[in-house]
Amino acid sequence: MRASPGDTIAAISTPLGPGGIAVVRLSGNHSVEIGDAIFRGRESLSSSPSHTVHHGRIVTSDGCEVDEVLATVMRSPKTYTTEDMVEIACHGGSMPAGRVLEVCLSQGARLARRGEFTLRAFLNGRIDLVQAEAVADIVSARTRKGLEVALGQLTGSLSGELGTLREKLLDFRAEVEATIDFPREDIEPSAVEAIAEIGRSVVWDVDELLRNCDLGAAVRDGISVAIVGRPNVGKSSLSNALLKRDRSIVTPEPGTTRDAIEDCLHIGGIAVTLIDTAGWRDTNDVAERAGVERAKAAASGAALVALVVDASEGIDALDRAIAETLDPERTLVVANKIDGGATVADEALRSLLDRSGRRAKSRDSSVAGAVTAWVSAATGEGLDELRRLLVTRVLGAVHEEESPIVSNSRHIDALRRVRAGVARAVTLLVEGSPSELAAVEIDDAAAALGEITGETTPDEVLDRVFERFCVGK
Ligand SMILES: Nc1nc2c(ncn2[C@@H]2O[C@H](COP(=O)(O)OP(=O)(O)O)[C@@H](O)[C@H]2O)c(=O)[nH]1
Ligand SMILES: [Mg+2]
Repeated sequence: MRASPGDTIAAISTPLGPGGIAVVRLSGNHSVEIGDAIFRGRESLSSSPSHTVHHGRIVTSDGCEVDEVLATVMRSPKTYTTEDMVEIACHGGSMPAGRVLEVCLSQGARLARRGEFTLRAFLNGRIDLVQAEAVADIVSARTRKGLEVALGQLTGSLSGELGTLREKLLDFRAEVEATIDFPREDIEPSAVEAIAEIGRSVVWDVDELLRNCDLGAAVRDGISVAIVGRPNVGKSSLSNALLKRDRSIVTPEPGTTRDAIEDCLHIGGIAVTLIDTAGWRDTNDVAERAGVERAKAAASGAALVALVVDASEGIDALDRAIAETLDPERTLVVANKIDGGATVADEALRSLLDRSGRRAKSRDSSVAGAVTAWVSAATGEGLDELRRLLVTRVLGAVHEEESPIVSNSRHIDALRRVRAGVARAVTLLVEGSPSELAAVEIDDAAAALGEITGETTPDEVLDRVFERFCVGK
């Protein structure tokens, strides 16, 4: 996957199909030369200043006109790849762009592989691997929050944090190294303790980064919320009201919903998949029984369960029996139908989450009462608050995070290895094992840290990272 410096690559960087414009990109030492061979404008690209745009035509080697275009010439090093680049904006549509690309290839450019422009930016040292991956995340972002996090990573917020961590790890390594030549009994216990303390502080920093990884995963992949409860409490009505469309069938008959019905909405920039489910009850109807099984599976697989009860009827034995099977840490109790006049007290709702006298706590004390909500699917009352709670109950209050969010599973895996290595080194040190052993652990941890930013990333990992990209990025 390594690029040889001499070869100049070309690709269509815009989606194929009809569109306003399409862009064909060239990068490499021969970009401007190839550009000159195929572009006819008022002046040649090679005689034009860097970062200028030129109107003209693309022609084949035998002078046949291909398209009318705008060509941008950008000289090394201030370009996306840091190499000389030419970008040709032609008419949209796969035909003009395909023909322009063909002409580039006929003049000696090679077709770029997936992500090869970004790979070159990485190999040429303009961005690190975290930033390269952020580019792919920006392109594939499905939510506003996902885009924000990826943009933060592109500007280097996570890279900066990892750099600080690396410095600390190297300090730790140097201190351990310094003790290698001394017999262990010659080293003061307080000196060993001081070195171990540096290691512990690295572990603490890694934990801080990993603390946000639930949020990171939620930002990337969204969260799932299963809506469960006994028949006829208004689960489908509530699901429809939250989605603002009639996705599930609603009737006054109990047992209407027999399948798990999924749909997606965005709350505060996070993608939330709602799963409306069949009401739980004992029944002889085969389809309904299968639906109840699906409801139970949805409840156990979802990040959050919204247990719906009927405020106009109050809590009954079936509500309690269902609540009993749920994990109180992942449950939000929702009292629906508050438009009927009657209501259920907070105490009563919370009691559904009591386990052996222990109260379910809200995860974040700043979100008071975050385990219960009151709504009317019919009038819409309380729905905005419920939308907010669905997200905060899973993620805690989504503050504007100060520390960067680790959202990539490759980074999370590497950080866990960093943590494990450093923690083992600290244990070896305080146990009085030879310092060499601790040093080996720290080296492994440093290698794992280097994998994240790309300093010590094996080629097959690089291949996997850049396979996620489109051609032309
Ligand atoms: N008054 C009132 N009726 C509701 C409300 N939500 C649902 N219903 C009614 O309750 C019945 C059952 O609703 P449905 O959504 O099918 O309940 P599910 O079986 O839990 O999915 C229907 O007749 C709904 O119109 C509400 O907030 N207020
Ligand atoms: Mg239903």
